[in-house]
Amino acid sequence: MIKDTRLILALDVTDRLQALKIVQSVKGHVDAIKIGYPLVLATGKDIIGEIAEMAPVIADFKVADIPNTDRLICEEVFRAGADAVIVHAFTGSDSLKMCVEVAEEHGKEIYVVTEMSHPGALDFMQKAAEDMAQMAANAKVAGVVAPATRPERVKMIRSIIGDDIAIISPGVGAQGGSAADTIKAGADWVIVGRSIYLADDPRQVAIGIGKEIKDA
Ligand code: 3DU
Repeated sequence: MIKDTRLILALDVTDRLQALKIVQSVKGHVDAIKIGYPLVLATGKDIIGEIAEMAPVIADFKVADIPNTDRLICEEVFRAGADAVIVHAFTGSDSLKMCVEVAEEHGKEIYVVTEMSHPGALDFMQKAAEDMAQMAANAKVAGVVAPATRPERVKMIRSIIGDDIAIISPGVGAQGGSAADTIKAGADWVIVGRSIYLADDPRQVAIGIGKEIKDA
């Protein structure tokens, strides 16, 4: 992914035309579009390729299965046109290794969830987050997903993975996180969904967050 605006739009709308219209309007003001189950289940997997013609696509399917099933899923998603797939780490190193292998075969990227941004992540995930970050670093993934709602955890995860692996960070805006604080804590990109796609003018909001990131 080319690092320019350092902003990724999470496009969790469920209408195809609305999705395409928003991508068209924010194009150039975000570095990638993250799409996942809401949009793909509502409109079909061809939406991946349609959006990929306009901007890099990160497919947030939080893949979490045995290695063989992970392989089948990642192959379909890359074939559909995605540039990157987000996978879970808790399934362990063999599952992750398989995803990385498929990504390498396709010249694409894997991002791995460490600790999620919502309060429930403290129930189980946070306890394993540092080990999962280390496993992701060992597997030489393109990046990890870390919570913008807890900048101190972004910092901690950065200290584990070093500087060669990217951090993409959701939780800015609707979930209460700050773009500037997240970037200062060591994230390479922030991921913003509702604050942009629910706005009257998504483009202006994206430009505003881009400015905040630059100033940080
Ligand atoms: O809260 P927002 O509307 O800005 O959207 C955040 C997006 O990032 C959304 O697609 C959600 O599924 C995803 N995400 C998290 O919010 C938190 C995580 O730890 C991982 C993914």
